Amino acid sequence: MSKKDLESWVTEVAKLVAPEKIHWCDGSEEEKKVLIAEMLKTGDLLELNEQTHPNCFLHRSDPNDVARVEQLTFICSRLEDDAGPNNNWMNPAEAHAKIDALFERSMKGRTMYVIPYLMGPVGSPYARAGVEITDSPYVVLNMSIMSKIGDAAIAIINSSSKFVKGLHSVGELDPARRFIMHFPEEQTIKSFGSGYGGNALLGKKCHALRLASGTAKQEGWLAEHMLILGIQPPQGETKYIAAAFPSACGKTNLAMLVPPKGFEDWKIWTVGDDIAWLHLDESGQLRAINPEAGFFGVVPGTSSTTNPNCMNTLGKNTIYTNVALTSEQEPWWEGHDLTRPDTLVDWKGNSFDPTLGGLAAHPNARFTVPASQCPSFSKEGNSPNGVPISAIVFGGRRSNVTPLVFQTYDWEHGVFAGASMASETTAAAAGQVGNVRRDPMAMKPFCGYNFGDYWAHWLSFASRSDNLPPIFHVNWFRKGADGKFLWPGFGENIRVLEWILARSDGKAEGTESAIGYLPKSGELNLDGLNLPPGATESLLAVDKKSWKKEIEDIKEYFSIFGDRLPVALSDRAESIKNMLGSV
Ligand code: GTP
Ligand code: SPV
Ligand code: MN
Repeated sequence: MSKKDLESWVTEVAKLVAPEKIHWCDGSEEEKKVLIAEMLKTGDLLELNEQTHPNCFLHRSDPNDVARVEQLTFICSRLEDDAGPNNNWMNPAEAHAKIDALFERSMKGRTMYVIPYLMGPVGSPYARAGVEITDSPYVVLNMSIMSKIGDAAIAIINSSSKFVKGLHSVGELDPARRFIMHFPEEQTIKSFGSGYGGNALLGKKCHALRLASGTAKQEGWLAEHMLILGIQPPQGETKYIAAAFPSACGKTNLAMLVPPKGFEDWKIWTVGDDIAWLHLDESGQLRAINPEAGFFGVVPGTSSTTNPNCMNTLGKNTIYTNVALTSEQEPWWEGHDLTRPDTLVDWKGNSFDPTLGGLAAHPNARFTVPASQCPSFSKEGNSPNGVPISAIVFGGRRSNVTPLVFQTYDWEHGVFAGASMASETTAAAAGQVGNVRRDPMAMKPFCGYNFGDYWAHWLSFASRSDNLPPIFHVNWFRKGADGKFLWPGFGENIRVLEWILARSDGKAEGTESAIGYLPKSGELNLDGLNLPPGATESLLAVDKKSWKKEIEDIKEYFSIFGDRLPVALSDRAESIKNMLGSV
């Protein structure tokens, strides 16, 4: 693949979609200005209060198009087994025919934008290029924040002879004519009928996770749904942690954590909030880069109390999608610092009537903002070789069963803990919210190949390095009998990170349980938290009866992967079951 192949692909696509004109994006400020001016004219963007929110805009999605659509997302590998039971599969020829029929003349009267983009730090051996063709100026604007558009990408395309091809059209935004299709063997993505983030910004979940996960397996690395943060104790060295939580389960918040009272001398450095590409270096050290240049984060619940670093990141050069609007032309959402103003326009553009019981902002309203604006953005954030990872953390949203934190006994057990993770569904994907489902490694919607093979790939790292980071599991979302969260979460999560670091450094003993090491009594620093009596015990409880049921569920889930399931994982389920004993 070269620039010439790129040009002939663009010509071929133009023939199919018949645009009025073609624009090659260079990512310049001038280009952005022109796009914004056009979008203000068409109503695609609304300008926010220039005094309080300079260069900020509101975009309102079609109400049918506000989240990822997992049931319309397909992996179109040649063999169905390669996609696995974790994915929807379609035969590649059938998929091309189906989606090309939708693309036919779909850009009539529209501009076709060609976006060469780079995922990863400029100059990094791990950075990868892609080209997204789209008819959505909103997508161009978002991609210009989330990736590096223009020369940096073209240079890689010319020199590396590789790039991912992504074709996108908003079509008519008709859910009945919507597909997000991935062709791993052709390194191609075709997405039709949605303008929403994960469905339309093809560099993000489609390229950097679904296609990259498969490439990573072939090449011996990992593409994961993980935040990356640096944690620096007083007078100490910064250590880096990579953590995988499912969509809308706290990655952005943890990545931007502000140390609370009692931890003033600690520092948290943000490297990434959603995706990590992890490689083993020559010494066997796992290192991570963040392939993204911006944050596409959940707005509701973000405030100066929950996430002050995020509030300080927003407010300039930000695109807000599906938030409410005040009469001062300022964005507002549920959980905002300011109590709800009397007059509001809701995310659909209607005057908001609170007596009807609805929400003013969509629960999956998002912000798009450059990572460099984050006050805690790490100076290693653009380091070409990435940062060394000292601990891997998996986590889910579970109101019961899973304790606040535990450490797995070894790499294989860690892979088991990741593979058997479960979490309550959230508004990040269309469908019911609050259902517990298995979301292995937080990759259920994003692993582009058979989970059985993916777990085998994870396991294979044990034979490639004797220096792998320890693996932990956390749950910020356990609830008490009153239905309230037992753990204060947000900034206070640093207390759990402190124990994780202490364990990684061999400075905390922990106590053994059937599911892993738990903090020994007194090891978790809870000074000044004033948790109600019994809360700590409830947070750390491993209820044998619930866990035996959990292991049965896990075994049943694993069984759908048949002989692709690594034996080590079924064996581990059995040995934990035995350790739980008879209840
Ligand atoms: P994606 O961008 O969808 O991948 O999500 P994410 O994992 O980055 O989730 P994010 O940090 O945006 O958090 C999602 C929601 O969970 C927000 O409404 C947060 O306010 C809430 N949340 C985050 N951390 C915590 C926590 O420690 N405790 C509680 N109770 N809620 C949290
Ligand atoms: C997620 O759903 O995990 C997100 C948002 O981070 S999206 O880009 O839509 O995937
Ligand atoms: Mn995500």
